[in-house]
Order: sequence, then C-alpha cells, then structure tokens
Amino acid sequence: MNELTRTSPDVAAALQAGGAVVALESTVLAHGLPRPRNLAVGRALEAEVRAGGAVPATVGVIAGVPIVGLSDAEVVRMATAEGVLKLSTRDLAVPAARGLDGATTVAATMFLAHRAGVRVFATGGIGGVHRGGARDVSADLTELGRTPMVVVCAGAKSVLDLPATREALETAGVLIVGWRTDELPAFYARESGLKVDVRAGSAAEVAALWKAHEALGAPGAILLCVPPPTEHALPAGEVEETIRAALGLAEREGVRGKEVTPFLLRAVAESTGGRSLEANVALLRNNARVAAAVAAALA
Ligand code: PSU
Ligand code: MN
Repeated sequence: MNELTRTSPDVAAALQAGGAVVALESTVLAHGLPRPRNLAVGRALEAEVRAGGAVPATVGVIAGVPIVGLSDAEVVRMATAEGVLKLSTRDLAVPAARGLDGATTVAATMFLAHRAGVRVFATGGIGGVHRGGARDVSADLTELGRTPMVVVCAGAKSVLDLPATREALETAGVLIVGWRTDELPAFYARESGLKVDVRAGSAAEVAALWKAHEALGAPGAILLCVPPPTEHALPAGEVEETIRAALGLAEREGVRGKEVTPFLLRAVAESTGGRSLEANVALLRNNARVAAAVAAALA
C-alpha cells in the first residue's frame, strides 16, 4: 500500500501471518440500508466473519484516508454521518484530496482491499447493467474484470438487467461460480433462469479454483454467487412485479446516476413491507459466512 492508505493493525497482522481476512464494503451501510438498521448490520457482518475464523476488514474513507479495516467508531461514522460520499474507484481521489468521508462500493472496495493484500470480499449484490435506455452500467463490472479477488455475492441486484449483466461479466473476463447451485441467483430471489459458469460444492473447491486462477495470473475476479437463504428469499415473480413499479417511480421522479441503485432498493423495501430488506440482510450475513469459510480454506 502507499502512504495515502491505511491498513488497520489487526488486518495487517492477519495478512502478515497468512491468515484469513474478509473485506466488507461500506456503501451498503451508508447508502444501501436504512438507519439505524445499517449500523447493526455492519456490526453483524463483522461478527459473522469472526465467527467463521477470519478477520473482517470493512473498507471506507475517513477524513480523506482510505482505510482497510475500519474501527468500530469508524463503522459508526460510516453508518451515521451526514454527507458520506458514494465512491467508485474513479472517485477515490476526491475525498483523498479534500479530506472527506466516503463509503466504498464493490469497485472501490476491491481496488483498496486487493492493494492491501486481501483476497476474499463479501458483499450483497454487485452492480451491473441497468434496465432501460440510459446505458447505466456499474463500474463494479470494470473492477471485477481487472482485480483478482474472490467476490462473494448473491448475484447482481434484481433491479438490473440480469441477462445483460451476465453477458457483460463474461466480456469482462469474470468467472461466475455457483455456490451449491447451477443457477445464477437474483439477489432477493434464488432463481434467475440464467446459468453460472461452474458450480462449487465447498469452500475447498472454491479455494482450489482461486489457487489455479492466481497461479495462471488471470486478471479478474472470481464471482462466487450464493443464493439468498430460503427462509428470507422472495419469489421471483413478486420481485419482478415490485421492481417494475419501482423503476416506473424512478423514471417519473427523474432519478439518475449513483442515486438509482439506493432509490430502487428503498422503493422495493417499501412496497414489500420490509421483506426485501430482511432478504437483503439475510443474504449479506450468509455471504459473510461463506466468505469467511473460503478465506479460512485459503489461509
Ligand atoms: N449490495 C447490497 N446493497 C448495496 C450494494 C450492494 O446489498 O447497496 C451497493 C454496492 O456498494 C454496489 C453498489 O457496488 O450498490 C452499486 O451501485 P451502482 O449500481 O450505482 O454502481
Ligand atoms: Mn450507475
């Protein structure tokens, strides 16, 4: 790492010892989940990683310093402060130059965590190709194509164009691995009708894939897609209906750019009476558990 960024002492020590470390993002805390639930979830994700025998490294920018391994006080700040920026990789210079706080998306989290030496990262759903004619494509796809890490997710967020996102992942050179499934999960729902590239049945299998990927010097990520837990997953048909309504609302209100994803997640949570929020939290926790197991298998 360079002098602009900081790795917390416990994360640095774990990496030094070749131990298991799991990166976590902060945009989901600052912008993806409602307050005050967001803070509880941030802490719960770290606890899941620890329970799985790995060290959590939540990533974010505090007063201009990108940090891999936020302290609890810094996680609180991400979850409660006003005006926390939403940062993709291209944005990192802005808070760094101006001393501002910012939450890192999948892309920026990968960029920082990889440079710190972290190999496994857990999130909820990655960004991707949005529906409609705006040609809104998340920079998560670009980063996934160039940064070698195991990224654990529940697929791409259901609000996206999933077939187009799947194609874009292929073009970017991202291997899509299904965790005990042949079907790409669809974030809130377990089914998408789309296939993964390869199935893995255990953390050891994922670790073997990763080791081969690394030994080959392959540039991009391995995207490990874990279906949301059955008890909280929403039926695919219901998800589709609520998303169409949310997209119509976004269109009418003229929502654009980086506001789109948080807006849609909020709208879907409202129209499902909070059930989509429970699915989101359950899949985040589940992904943290799976990521810890993968990190432990790699350590
Ligand atoms: N997963 C969640 N909730 C979220 C996100 C992921 O369960 O809010 C965030 C991630 O940080 C991801 C971002 O990188 O949404 C994508 O935003 P955009 O579509 O604007 O690129
Ligand atoms: Mn976008």
